[in-house]
Amino acid sequence: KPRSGRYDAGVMKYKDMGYFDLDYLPKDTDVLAVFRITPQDGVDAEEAAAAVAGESSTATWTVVWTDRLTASEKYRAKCYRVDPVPGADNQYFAYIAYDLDLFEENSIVNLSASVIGNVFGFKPLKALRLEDMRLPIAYVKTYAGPPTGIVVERERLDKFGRPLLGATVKPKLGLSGRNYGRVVYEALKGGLDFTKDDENINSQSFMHWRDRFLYCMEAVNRAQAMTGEIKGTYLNVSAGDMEQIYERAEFAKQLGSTIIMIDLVIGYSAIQSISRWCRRNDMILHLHRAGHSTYTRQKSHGVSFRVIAKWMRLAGVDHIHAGTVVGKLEGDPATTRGYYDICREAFNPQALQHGLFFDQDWGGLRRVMPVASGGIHAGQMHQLLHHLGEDCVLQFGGGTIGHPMGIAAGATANRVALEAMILARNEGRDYLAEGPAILAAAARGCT
Ligand code: CAP
Ligand code: MG
Repeated sequence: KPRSGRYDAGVMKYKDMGYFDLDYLPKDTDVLAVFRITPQDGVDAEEAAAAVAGESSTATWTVVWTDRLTASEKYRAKCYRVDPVPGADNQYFAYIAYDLDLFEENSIVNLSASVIGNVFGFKPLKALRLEDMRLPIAYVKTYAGPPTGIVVERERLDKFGRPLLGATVKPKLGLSGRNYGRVVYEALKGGLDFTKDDENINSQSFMHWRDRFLYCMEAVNRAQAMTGEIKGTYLNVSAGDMEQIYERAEFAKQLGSTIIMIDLVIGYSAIQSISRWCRRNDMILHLHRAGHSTYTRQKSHGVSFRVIAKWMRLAGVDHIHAGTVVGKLEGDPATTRGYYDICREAFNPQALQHGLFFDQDWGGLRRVMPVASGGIHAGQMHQLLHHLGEDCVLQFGGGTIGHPMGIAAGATANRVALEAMILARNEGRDYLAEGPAILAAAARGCT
């Protein structure tokens, strides 16, 4: 006779089904998750938390006979802590521990299908947000991580001691391959390190991908010859199927590109596959987080970007868009700094705060270069350096190509502004307070 497990008609029993235990002490090997839970009116918060633990591990809506054929106690996730969210009405942080054996190694697909696969449309919850995860070292070690990493990228480019500079070619759509290549050449010649395809540039009728790759690499080679510096352009290899992604990546390699780009929307398996290819081919992998705000932006529902950043470091990207603090896109300094910490540190202590809920040991996985992009320009250089530090890429699309004196001048303005700020910092000056004056002096020097 089945035990009572039904929760329809408002009678929920997940708490009685073994998914809730405030005395449970998480093991070092457990995968931990913290969810922000907003229960429906009249639903007990602890029951709602137990339901999330249940449905994201072994449970369905009732007890099933076949539970008795598994080591069910071990496989049940356990909600071990529920805290009211400070300052929020009817919201709770629910901490859940999952046994390591619930997850296949080296598979973001499996991890995400478990933890966010089935719970977000759950009736007893008004809203649900996955805030953060702690990935045990035993699990981290099953991933290869970034193929290149910050240190090796800098060595390959021979560029140290300052953020790297890039620009997204604009307009986003419509340029022919030849005109697109001209933008790349002007921007690189003017002083940028990188240019970048936009998230929605793939292979449209106005510019097929091979045209773009050919003209872009011609521009890179000419700019390198002219400046004596190593330059790159992120060739977006995102495509409708994996075969085409590989074909485009191979062509980028043949043409001598140091870097390729993918969009987050190609999916986790595709990201892990192309990361493996990059590792074999000494290629830097740039990830544009296209689409992320559809689920990261709302504070009470969805998945925090800190979780996506952690998954992407495991999956193995070298660059990841991680916010700007200033600029056209939303992002507060403390939370954004948390994303940068996830990318750049060998160990993330929770004590650092910046929105992190757990200590995270990265077990030697290489570090990811965070990318700041979205409505930023040279006039914010002091703030960007202050908030984001040195190991990042600062990317100015409109902020290069929109310069009144032309694209190369826009690139030079960015490079001069950055070098002036680095110089001021290295001289021990208060570059944040003096920023506008330093920029004005640098601009006078330029003209
Ligand atoms: C920037 C950009 C990028 C966003 C990505 C754009 O252009 O090309 O896609 O910055 O955002 O289309 O807006 P501008 P995020 O430099 O001209 O603003 O880094 O947040 O993923
Ligand atoms: Mg874009």
